[in-house]
Amino acid sequence: MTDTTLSGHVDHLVVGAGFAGLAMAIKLDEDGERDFLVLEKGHDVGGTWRDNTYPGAACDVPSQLYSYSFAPNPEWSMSFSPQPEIQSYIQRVAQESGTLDRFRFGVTMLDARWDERAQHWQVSTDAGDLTATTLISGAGGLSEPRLPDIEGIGSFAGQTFHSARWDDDVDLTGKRVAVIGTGASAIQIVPELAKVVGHLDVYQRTAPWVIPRNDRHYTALERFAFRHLPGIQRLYRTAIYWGRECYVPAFTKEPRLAAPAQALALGNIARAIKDPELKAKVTPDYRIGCKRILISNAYYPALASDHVDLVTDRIARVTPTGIVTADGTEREIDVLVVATGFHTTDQPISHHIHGRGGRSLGETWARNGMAAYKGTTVHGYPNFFQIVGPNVGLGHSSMVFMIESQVAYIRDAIATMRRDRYAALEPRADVQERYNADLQDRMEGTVWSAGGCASWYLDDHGRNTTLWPRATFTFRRQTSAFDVQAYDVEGPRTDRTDRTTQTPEEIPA
Ligand code: N01
Repeated sequence: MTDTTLSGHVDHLVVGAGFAGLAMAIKLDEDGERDFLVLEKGHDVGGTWRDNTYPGAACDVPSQLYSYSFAPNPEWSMSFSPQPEIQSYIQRVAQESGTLDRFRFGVTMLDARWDERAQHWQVSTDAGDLTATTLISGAGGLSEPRLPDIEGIGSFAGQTFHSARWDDDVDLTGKRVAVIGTGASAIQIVPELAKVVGHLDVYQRTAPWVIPRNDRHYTALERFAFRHLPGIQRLYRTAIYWGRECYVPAFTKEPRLAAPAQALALGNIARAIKDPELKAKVTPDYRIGCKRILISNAYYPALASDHVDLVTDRIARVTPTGIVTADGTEREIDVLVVATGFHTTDQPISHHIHGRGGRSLGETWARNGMAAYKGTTVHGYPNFFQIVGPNVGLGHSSMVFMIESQVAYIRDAIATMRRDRYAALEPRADVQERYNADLQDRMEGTVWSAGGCASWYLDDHGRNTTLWPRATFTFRRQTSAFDVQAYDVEGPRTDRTDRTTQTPEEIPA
C-alpha cells in the first residue's frame, strides 16, 4: 500500500521504472516536458534488474553496450556485469537525473481508458485516479513470471519460488532442490545452486544451445582509460555493437553463417561432459539461434557433477514431496525453483489499456495477435506509446539500444504534437497492417520460424510477435524521426490548467 495520492492531470504518464521508463523520464525532462509522472508498482527503479536477484544473475550482453549511450559507466568491473552492478548503475543514473521527484513508487496502474471526448487517458491506480494526455508504457516484456501449468504444483509442501521472485530467506545449503526449466535464467542459477545444495535435479524440456562466456574483469588500465578517455569506451561499445550485429544475417538469411557458433557450443559440451548419455541429452536437435543463444562456462560442468541430475522425462505431476515424471519415478525434494520464463506474447498490461470503443489492447491482440506500428503505437489506441512493444525484442544484442530508439521516436511524436497542436494521434490502420505484413514476411525462413524449435518468441498462432527481424540500425533509422504522415491526427489541442506536477519555474522557492 502506498501513501501517495494521485489526482488531476499530467501531460505524460509513464508506467514502469526499468531501463525503459527511466530513459523516457530523463529524455522528457531534457525536452522541457516536465509535467509527467512515472508510476512504478515496485519500490525502486530497475524493473527486471530489480526483480531478478537469483544467484548468478548477470547480463549476457556486455555492459558497455547494455547501458545507456547517454550515461556511460567507466566503473563496470567485468565485461558481463552481475545483476547488483546493473541495478546500482540504474539507481545511480536515476539519482543523478534529477527526475526522481516525479516517480511514484508502490503504485500500480489498474486501468487506463481513452476518453474520446476529452481526448486524454483516464487512468485509475491503487493510489487514486488521474488523467494524462499521453500514456507511455515501459512495463517491459519480461516482467510477469509465467508459472508452469503442471498438475499438483500448488500441493508441494516445501518452499517453491519463481526465478524472478527469488526468496533469499530460504537456506538451500545441503537441501534437495529441483529447477524446472533450462532457459537463460536457469543456466545461470544451476551452477550457483550446485555449489551449495545437497542434490539438484534439473528438469529439461528442450536442450538450449550454450556457447562459452568470454567474460573477464576489466584491468585497472582499461578502467582508467574509460574514466579519462571517453572515446576509448565509445570504441569498445561500437566494437561490441558491430560484433553483435554480425549475428543478424546468420539468423535471418544465411544459416551457414551460424556454423561457427554451433561448433563453439558443441565444443563447450565436449569439454565439460564425458558421459555419452548426458552429452546426448544436452545436445539440441534444432538450429542454433532458434531459441535465445545462452552463454555459460559453468552450466555444463555443473550438470556433469555427481550430485546433479538432468531429468529429461516429461513431468507428470508435482506431489507434496517431490516431482513425478511420466515413467512413474518420483524424485523427492525440499525446494522447487521454477525458471519457466515470462508472459511475453500475452503482455499482461495490455488487458488494462482500453482504447477507442472501450476495447482492451489485450482483446485486440487476442483476436489478431500482438501487433503495433514500429513496435510503439497501436491503431485504436490514441496517444499510447509502448516501449518494448511487439517485435522489438532481440536475440542477439542490447535491448537498451532498442529502448533508446523508441524513446527518440516518442520524443519526436510529442514534439510534433506540441508544434502542430495535435490533441491526439494514432497510426493509420492501413499503415500498421502493411508494416506488420512486411515484418511477418521477413520472419519467413528466419531461424526463429524455420529453425525447428518452439520458443517464447512465437505466439499461439506460431507468429513471431516478439523479435525484430532485421539489423538494429534499421530500427534506429526507422524510429529516428516521427512520421506524422503514417498517423491519423486530431487537433487542435486544448491547453490544460489542472496539472498534477509543476515545472521547476512554478515550484515556490
Ligand atoms: O525463461 P525462458 P528465462 N515444464 O522462457 C521451460 C531474458 N534473460 O527466464 O524450452 C517444463 O527462456 C522451458 O522449456 P522449453 C532472456 O531474454 C536474460 O530463462 O520451452 N519446462 C525453458 O527451458 C531470456 O530469453 C538474461 O521447452 C518448462 C524454461 O522453462 C528471457 O529472459 C538472463 C515448462 C523457460 O525459459 C527468459 O529467460 C536471464 C513446463 N511446463 C533471462 N514451461 C540476461 O542475461 C517452461 N519450461 C540478459
